[in-house]
Amino acid sequence: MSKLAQAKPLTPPSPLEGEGRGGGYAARSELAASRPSRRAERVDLSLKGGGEESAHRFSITVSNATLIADPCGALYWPEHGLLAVSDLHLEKGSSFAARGMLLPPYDTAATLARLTKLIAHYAPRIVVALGDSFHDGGGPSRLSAEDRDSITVLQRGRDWIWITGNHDPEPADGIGGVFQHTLTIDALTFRHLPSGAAGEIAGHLHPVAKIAQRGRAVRRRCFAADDTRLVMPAFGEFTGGLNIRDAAFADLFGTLAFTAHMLGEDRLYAFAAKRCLPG
Ligand SMILES: [Mn+2]
Repeated sequence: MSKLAQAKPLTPPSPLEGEGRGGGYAARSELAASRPSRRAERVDLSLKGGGEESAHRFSITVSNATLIADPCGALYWPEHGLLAVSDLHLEKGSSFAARGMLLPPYDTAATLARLTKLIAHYAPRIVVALGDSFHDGGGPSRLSAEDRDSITVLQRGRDWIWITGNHDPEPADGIGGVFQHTLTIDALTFRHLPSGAAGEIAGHLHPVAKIAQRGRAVRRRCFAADDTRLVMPAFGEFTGGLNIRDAAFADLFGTLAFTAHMLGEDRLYAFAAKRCLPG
């Protein structure tokens, strides 16, 4: 079952009019320029935020913890040397192939290549994979030898925590790391399924935001966050997305008073959720 099929029924609010005018701020990333293009996001969408550029990196504060939000869709918590990525959905291609539906077969390698660059950049002490790391329970056993080796190399010299997700609820053998349902450090709790609790860093929903820009719709993956909780974008190559105007997000944040931090090629763009388009 797809993630979207599990989500709540779509009940879009009325379409908004006018152009989104988010405050743009730079998150200059050496990674963004060199990362492999993503199938659905290959084109630079030419978001024009109109705001001022910030310093080199962009941060989001959740429950007073300052997190660097990377335009690749990862979070880095400098205080603890912790890098978090969510919804890798590794082996999604082979999962579909086993059911006779062909997707490009290199999704795992492509996702791991992007993760490798992130880890080289931040050199984290802890990596947290925030659940749905594998598209199904058989994913770990279907890894190619090369991809399995890549994961082993990435894990070397650091703690690696696989948070369990609804696609991968059981610990797997042969892929290193430790398996936990949640991870709590200081004021933050990392968990796959968002509950709305304060201090929560969650995944699962694959947030995307859509804005109108000079008459053109621009749709990107995004972080969805307010002051006390955050939902990470999916990091996997062929993962779908759920519009932040879906009722699932309003339910989670209580209101539309949250922010979509859209992923640009080399920076993030913040738009108030209520300025984003449904659908
Ligand atoms: Mn999930």
